Amino acid sequence: MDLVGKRIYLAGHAGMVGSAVHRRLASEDCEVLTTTRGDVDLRDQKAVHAWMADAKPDALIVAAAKVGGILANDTQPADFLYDNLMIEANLIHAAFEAQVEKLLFLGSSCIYPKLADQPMREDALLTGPLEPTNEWYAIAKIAGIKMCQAYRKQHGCDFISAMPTNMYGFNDNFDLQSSHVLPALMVKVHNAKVNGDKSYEVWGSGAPLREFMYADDCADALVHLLQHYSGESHVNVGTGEEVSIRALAETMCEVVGFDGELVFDASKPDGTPRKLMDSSLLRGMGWSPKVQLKQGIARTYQWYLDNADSLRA
Ligand code: GFB
Repeated sequence: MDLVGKRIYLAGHAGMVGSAVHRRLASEDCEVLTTTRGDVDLRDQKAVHAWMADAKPDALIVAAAKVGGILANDTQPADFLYDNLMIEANLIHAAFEAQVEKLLFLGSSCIYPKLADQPMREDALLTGPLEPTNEWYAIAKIAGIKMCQAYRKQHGCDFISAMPTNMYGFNDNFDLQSSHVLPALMVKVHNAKVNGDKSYEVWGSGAPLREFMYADDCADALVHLLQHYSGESHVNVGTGEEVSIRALAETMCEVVGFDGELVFDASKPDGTPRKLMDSSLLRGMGWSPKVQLKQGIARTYQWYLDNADSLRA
């Protein structure tokens, strides 16, 4: 899709990935449309359909979702399932009715089976049981992929989906109960340093392996897909590099400048043992990530320091 002169509705522009896509689209000659939760509750079918029929965007990026870390997923299954099903069903169907030319739906690497072969290719979808801590969110995201495929098959819509790996960056959630591991460790190490503590707590065993991508790299990949991809299959968006939670915790200490001990809390879940995606489909389209993990963590920590006061308010 040529984005020049296009009106693109970016649903979820205030979130971490949405705000990164917003920054990325600023360098394209297009108009970005946004709504706040106050304007349009994306779980409200009538409100979404009315807005879409009126705005008639050329393209839609579905970056809006209820997201959270392992504990939030595990303890709020109804919210993760209901909110995400409603948001995607409303947006995708309304986009079809408003004849939106192209739609990009965002999922997550947790759509794959808990014990999928590594690295996980796109065709590993629905080949085995899901990781129980996030199966509710995963089921909703799988439904979103299937909606894009169904509207393509039945109505010829150019609706595509991308599955990013675990992401981090500006505008992330830094709340210790509901966040993902990377921002949580950043806050914990920072607080330990400021308080002069001798140690800080890491959930689980530290053994799980995760793949992390800087949100601005992900945004660049998403715009690349919008411009160059029109296939039925969802597309993995990853770096191809994995790190243990223990190694991530150690890197965080280096970036923040703290040399205390790590204390592992075995009462917290580990989740999926390993979650590395095969992103060769995306690489074959001529895209690759630019930001190394330590570099991305350093940039995010600087953003956190600059915004810590407003985050706590
Ligand atoms: O990032 P995270 O919450 O989610 O946790 P998932 C990743 C790993 O880090 C788990 C460990 O093994 C956690 O036990 N961990 C260590 C911590 N310390 C902490 C901490 O202080 N906070 C958190 N949150 N984790 C999520 C899914 O899975 O990943 C979502 O639940 C989504 O559905 C998302 O797919 C990308 O990587 O396990």
